[in-house]
Amino acid sequence: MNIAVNPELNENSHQTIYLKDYTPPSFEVLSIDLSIQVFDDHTLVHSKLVMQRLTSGDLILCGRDLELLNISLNGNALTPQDYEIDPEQLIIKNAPDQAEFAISVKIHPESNTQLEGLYQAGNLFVTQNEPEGFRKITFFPDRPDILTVFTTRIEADKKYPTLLANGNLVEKGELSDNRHFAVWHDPTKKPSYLFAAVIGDLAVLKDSFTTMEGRHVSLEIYALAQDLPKCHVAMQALKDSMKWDEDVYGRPYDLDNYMIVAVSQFNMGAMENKGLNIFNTVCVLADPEVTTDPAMFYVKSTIAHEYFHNWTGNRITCRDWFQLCLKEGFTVFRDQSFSTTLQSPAVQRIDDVSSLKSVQFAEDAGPLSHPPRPDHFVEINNFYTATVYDKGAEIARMMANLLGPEKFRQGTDEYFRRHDGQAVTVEDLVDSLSDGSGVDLRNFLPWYSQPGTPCVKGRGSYDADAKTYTLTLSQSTAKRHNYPEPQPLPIPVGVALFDKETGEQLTLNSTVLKQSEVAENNIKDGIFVLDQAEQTVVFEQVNAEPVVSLLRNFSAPVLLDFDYSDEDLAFLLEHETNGFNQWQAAQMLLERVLLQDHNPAVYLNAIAKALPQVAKDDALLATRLLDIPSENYLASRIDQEYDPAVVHQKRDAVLNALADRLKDYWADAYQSLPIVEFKDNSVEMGKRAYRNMVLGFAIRAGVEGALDWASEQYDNAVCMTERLGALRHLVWNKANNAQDKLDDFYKRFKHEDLALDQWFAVQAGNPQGSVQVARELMEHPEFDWGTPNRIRSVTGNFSGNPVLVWTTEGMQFYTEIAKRLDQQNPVLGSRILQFLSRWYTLKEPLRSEAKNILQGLKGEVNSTSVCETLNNVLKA
Ligand code: 0A1
Ligand code: ZN
Repeated sequence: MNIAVNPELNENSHQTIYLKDYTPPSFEVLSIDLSIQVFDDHTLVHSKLVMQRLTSGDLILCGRDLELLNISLNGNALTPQDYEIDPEQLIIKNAPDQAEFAISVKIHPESNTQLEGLYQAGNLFVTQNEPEGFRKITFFPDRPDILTVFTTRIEADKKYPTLLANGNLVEKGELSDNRHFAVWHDPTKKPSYLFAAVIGDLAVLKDSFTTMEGRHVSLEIYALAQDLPKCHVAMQALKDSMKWDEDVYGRPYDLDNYMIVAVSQFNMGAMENKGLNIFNTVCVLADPEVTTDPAMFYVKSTIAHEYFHNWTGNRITCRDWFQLCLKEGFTVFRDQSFSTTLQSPAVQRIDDVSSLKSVQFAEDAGPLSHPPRPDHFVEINNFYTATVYDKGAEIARMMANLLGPEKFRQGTDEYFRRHDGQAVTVEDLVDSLSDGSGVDLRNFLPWYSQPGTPCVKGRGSYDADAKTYTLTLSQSTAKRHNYPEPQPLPIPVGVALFDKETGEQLTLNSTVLKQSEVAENNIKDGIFVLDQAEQTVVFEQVNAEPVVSLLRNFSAPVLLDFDYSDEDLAFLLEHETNGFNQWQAAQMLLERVLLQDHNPAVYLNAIAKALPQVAKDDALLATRLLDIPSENYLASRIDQEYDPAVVHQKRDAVLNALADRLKDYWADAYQSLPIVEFKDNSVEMGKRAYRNMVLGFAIRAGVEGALDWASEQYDNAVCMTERLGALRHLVWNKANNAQDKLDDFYKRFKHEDLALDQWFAVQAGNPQGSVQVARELMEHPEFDWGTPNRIRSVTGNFSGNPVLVWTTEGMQFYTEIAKRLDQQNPVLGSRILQFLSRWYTLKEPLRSEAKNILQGLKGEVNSTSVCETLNNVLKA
């Protein structure tokens, strides 16, 4: 063994990898024949790899946690003198140009708790290979720019009747010892991270889809028999997604079958393996009795996301993992666009922006800030982040909006034409969009490599004599340690003017707006591209004093600091023509109240005026208008002396004032929304969401009998949205019967894992709860350290209460979990540790205490994932 001392090793001996060091592989893989033999206490993997030299250099096969049984090259058995091996790779120097390997290894999926590679989850064996799991199955050049043809033979005991792999089933048969096998061949070349295999005893829901080319595709969703009735929503969403990608992007499906498998132990939401998606049960199973409306919506959008990856991810993949946002950003943009067909575009945009601001902006404001395309990492698993996914989606959206639908389609057509079957970079995408549309978008590339959220500042002034309105905008981005001085980015700013007297939207007369295609087509809704440090736009023929509406539809992922008066924002809340912009005005007003101590009266008057009408027209939008920025979002805007108790108390005061202000309205509104038969559409979903929200305000306002309404709603609920909504209000308001209802819920849903997750979540997320409650939940017999969903239901919901998190006990709670998961499931452990990333903003003495607690974790963890996060968090 020969491990050179690497100067880039960090204090935990983990290596940092840089984008600038990318080198193309020296060998390609022409094909792989894989044989996986599953036994109770081990699994044997035999592979035949046909490799061919591309350039000079060593032949490198990645491999981790593998027991090498034998290896031969071109028919000759190799001995340890013939290769170098370390815990991460096997290297052959001076390999022949044509190299055919036969390799056998032994692995242990039955004890693989990390949920990467091949692992056993209950009675099921599944794979998770993105990003670097395949190297835990066999030796292979496990990098996304190596694409090859896979033939897979799976063999197992007949107690596992389901044997699946990517592609087409070409053979199956019986063997001795009660064993059987299946052989699958995938005709499309793919990188190893898209390889999948499933071995288990599953039921299947079947359907079919005929593509725009007239090809028949068989669709199959595999799940435990008892869960099969919960697969219909996903099946319909799959067919809708297939149709949508044909209609909007002209992209048909390519294989003869598309399979989805549900697994309850999974680190993320789902995985787009070619033709064989593997899904966390929470992203595929849906039934109104056990699934809330938002969870059901999430199923549909995740099905769409994974399906859309077939073109943006699988047929065109990433050259290296730094390019992750090439596939993820674009695919999130595509799934968000699809979801807009399922509910009102305003609500969809609100939900996407709300999550962007509370998660991605917060990430970008702290020590884990990184560009959508990072330039270095220690552990790539740490980069499946809101920045890569959601900011990546915003970049795709900005370019799509600037082009408009037709030109954007020309651009994407060109991308698919040029790069189908290839592993490419972000530059390749932007080049294709530019060349295909004829509009040069290359000035957007710095968005991919610059970290931090730009802040757009502005002021406006009206000249009544000249009838001009002058808008001055500037941009700035905070400099981040280890990154160059931030440069101005092209920031599309959606603009509209409203007559201050009449509230009417004005026609825009300004040559500067002509920069935008959209502006040419619709002169009331303009887009101005701010691409310098400061710019001025003059609007002419403005006959009356206007109120300007900026960043409409959230035209760019930036913070906006405009010199609005509170009254201007109240005006926009009332007069804006689109629900998103109304919501945005309400949020800006609320941030002033909550972060700058503005008087809440203006907000309260405006919302009281707008709400009843919006609720009549679009109940779902009404629930969003009532959003009060979360404590964690507010905390992300406070960079020092953060006092969680103060933020909590201010937010609570606004909620109380809102509840009081509309006390009579809540009572009437609740009564006017009786429980009716369940229907899965956005109107009914809106009514259910609004009823729950109104009930919460009624209870808060002390409306007589409101807690009884909650009990009745719990008892009479026809769906989970109603039952869980009522339960949450009862528990969080310490109703006398809260424990009875919790016990009832437990009894009803003891055997429904996903519903039981909600039972944990309600208690862990209780603002009246405590660290003790969260700890006790983790001692409960139904708590399971092997099931990430269950762990997240406690840790994720508990994190919604920063007052509890930022206590000695709360911080220790999280560091203990990170320590426990460090070896068992480091990917998850690292994510959980991220809840503490903004420790350095706390006021003293909490800040020092947080630092001590985090430093205390240092010697206690070893995994690359947890160590990288901990080191970065401590660098703050
Ligand atoms: N590519 C998947 C996300 C994913 C990433 C890593 C995983 O395991 C560690 C699993 C899934 C997606 O974007 O859907
Ligand atoms: Zn994805």
